[in-house]
Amino acid sequence: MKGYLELSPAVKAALMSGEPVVALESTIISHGMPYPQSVETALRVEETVREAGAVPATIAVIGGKLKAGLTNDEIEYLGNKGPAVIKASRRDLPVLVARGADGATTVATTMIIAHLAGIRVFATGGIGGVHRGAETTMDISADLEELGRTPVMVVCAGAKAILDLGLTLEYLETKGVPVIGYGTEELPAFYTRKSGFKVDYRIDTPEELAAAFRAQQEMGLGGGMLVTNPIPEEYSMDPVRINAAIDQAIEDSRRLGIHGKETTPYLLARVKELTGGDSLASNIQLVLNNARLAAHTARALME
Ligand code: PSU
Ligand code: MN
Repeated sequence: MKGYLELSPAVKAALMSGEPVVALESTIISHGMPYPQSVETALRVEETVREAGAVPATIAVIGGKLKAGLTNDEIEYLGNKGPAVIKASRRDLPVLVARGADGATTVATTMIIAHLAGIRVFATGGIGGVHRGAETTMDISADLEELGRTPVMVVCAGAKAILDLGLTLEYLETKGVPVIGYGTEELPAFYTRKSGFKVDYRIDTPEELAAAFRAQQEMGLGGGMLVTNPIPEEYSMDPVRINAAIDQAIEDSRRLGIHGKETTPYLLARVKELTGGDSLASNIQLVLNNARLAAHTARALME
């Protein structure tokens, strides 16, 4: 891997000395949030990981290098360029690397690079999944395949109802991915704490999350684990309002013929437009909340 992977000095030192490290993705910076809140949030998330006693490793492809640990300037660069940066999933890595290009990493690609670097815990906002209407479009995020094969724990706030949550859970079951609810029996739906769907298991402590992940890997089962952490009550949104915005966004995307890798970024941006700044404020808070839980779990994994 030498020559492809590049660790920042802080991440390298932490991994060498057995300190806990938490991976963070970069598509959320370029495509998931508007600039400059995207960059402010990315830096706050890193700070939150540090305050919780772990080392943050924000991941991206820069100049064809798979980077774990970015400088503040690199984070600013990705946020400022925004959607002009290539959104890089698994299929994008070969050409981007060969060309020495840049790419913002999705959940799938962040898992790949985290694993190459030796990082086991990753915090984000929401994952990709099975899109509504996937029975005809076949639009299923590569994030789900990656969870099925790459041994990284992903801490998220569930998945947005822009997806078909029931089919997303079916797909994860098929791939053998444990879906854990942190302190809840119910799958959270990103902006809201409830979705009407059950998770596989409820776990209440970082220690038990660490024990389950350790068992999964020591038994040689491989693959990832999905930890869904509900948004704190005080930041959660009114389900009627958010679901109306989501339905409208999906209708607009169909009318405009949005498809492929543009679908998720379009829906995220449109929901944000339709709900004013409220959904962005919730989005920021749930990412911070996930960063904290991921840091505590990364620490528990070291014990
Ligand atoms: N969902 C969100 N915010 C995001 C994403 C998804 O609520 O920023 C991003 C993540 O990077 C995720 C990607 O991995 O979108 C999934 O894109 P797709 O559905 O095209 O696989
Ligand atoms: Mn897709």
